[in-house]
Amino acid sequence: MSKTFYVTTPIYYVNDVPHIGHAYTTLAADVVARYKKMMGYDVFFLTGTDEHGQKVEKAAISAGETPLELADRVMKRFQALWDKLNIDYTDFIRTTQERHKRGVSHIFSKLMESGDIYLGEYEDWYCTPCETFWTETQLIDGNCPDCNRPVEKLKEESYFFKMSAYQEHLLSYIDANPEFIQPKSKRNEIISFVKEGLRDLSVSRTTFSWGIPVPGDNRHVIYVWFDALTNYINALGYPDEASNFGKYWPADVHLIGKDILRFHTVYWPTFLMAAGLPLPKKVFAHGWWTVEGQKMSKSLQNVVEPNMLIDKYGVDAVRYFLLREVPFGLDGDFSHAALINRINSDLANDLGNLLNRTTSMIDKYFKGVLPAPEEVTEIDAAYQSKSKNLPETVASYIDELAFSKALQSIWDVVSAGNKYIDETAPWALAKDPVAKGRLATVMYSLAESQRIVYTLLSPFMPATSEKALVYLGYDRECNESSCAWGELKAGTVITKASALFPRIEEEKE
Ligand code: ME8
Repeated sequence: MSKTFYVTTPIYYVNDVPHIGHAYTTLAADVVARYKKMMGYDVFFLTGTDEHGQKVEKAAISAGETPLELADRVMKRFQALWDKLNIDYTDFIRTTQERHKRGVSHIFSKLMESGDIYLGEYEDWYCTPCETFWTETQLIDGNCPDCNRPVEKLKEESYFFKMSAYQEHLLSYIDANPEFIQPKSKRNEIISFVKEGLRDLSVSRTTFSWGIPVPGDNRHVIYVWFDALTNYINALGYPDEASNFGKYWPADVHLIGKDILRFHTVYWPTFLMAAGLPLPKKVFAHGWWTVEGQKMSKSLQNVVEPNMLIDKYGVDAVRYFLLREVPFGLDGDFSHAALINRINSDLANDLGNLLNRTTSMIDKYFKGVLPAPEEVTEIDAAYQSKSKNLPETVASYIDELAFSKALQSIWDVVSAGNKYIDETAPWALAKDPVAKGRLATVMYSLAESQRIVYTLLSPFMPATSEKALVYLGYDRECNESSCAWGELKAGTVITKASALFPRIEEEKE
């Protein structure tokens, strides 16, 4: 049986249009999915849209549409952006699809039958934008502690999930699985939260109707987070064990933003425990993007639109920047200056230049045919061994979801390549007939090192890597064996590369 890997993104609300924050999570998932695929895993990569709830209903009313019309329109914008960002997802789930509704109803009924969901009455403060109830003491100056907006007092009959019953079980699971909640600082935050005590959770609403009805009680719709979280199993075919659900669940990693960590590490695991289902292996919460130092918001009109960035700078430059600029897990700030700086220095100067220098020298000195390496001196051996070690380094960083470190380690080898050219001075070797063997070794080492570099870069920058690998005469799909030194054979035709990333003139921007 092949090894499987299941990675998910949050399903995004359709009351907002996609921005770089959404693109960030989806891109991270795409890189992991592509990398694991390359390494021979049978990968399932899920994304989608969250289409129920009061927030979506309200947005639809103010747009003069039905909620489904709104969802149809906005989900297409998400899909179009994912195409443009070169996101290779396996499946896209919409919570209005039958397969999802069927799964939600099934698990809800199951928990009603086991007594984990019961009918009660609720009176508390509700924040509509966050779709969350708060107790009096949790409010800050009478407002929502998360978003600071006004809350309203709601009293309603409600179904409750016995979350309190799972407090100890959850704590011992977190304790026994140090990898479950990442990064570590977030893990500690959740442990303290759970230790303060879990209350039963209201999992139905009667004040609006845009949602999935509670089985056997049409007056209630199921709470949007109960509905949304189960997308991760419904997309696989839950409750049918013979479907992808049996094959891919539990998820290897749920990638999310830090804003929704509690839902994924307290609510979701306790729902699963009650249903007797295995828990996801890892939930990783990344940080928050601000823009030029400010919170991104519609009212500040500073929302960074990924379509515009891609049109202006190219898809791979944007992909590279988002994952290189900020360590995954920390907050980051987006600025055009930082993006242009990365393009000019990392992509045009370091990466692109090295390929241009190498391919034009092979063109000039060996008529575009890759020579076999000959004598290997200390300097060649050092550069080669750096390149040979790279696949393992990248593998361990990607396993930690340390994307910026993975890219940094790739750039260490790129910089070593540029330095290697400066130190071996091929133009001088070319003038000396007895140095032909040395020159062959230098050219071979440069080409082969970059072939490994672009193989490892292909999950991050698929289009650029494909182009570069064609210049290097490696026109095939990469797999695990592509990472081995010596794959590129002498006699391969190498093509002089044109600039992969033209420099951007900052003044004009
Ligand atoms: O919360 N920086 O959907 P959502 C980084 N439907 N990431 C950001 C970001 C920013 N400024 N803004 C948004 C929901 N994100 C629920 C999820 S899952 C079962 C249900 C990303 O549309 C980040 O991944 O509000 C965050 O978690 C997600 O968008 C929230 O998307």
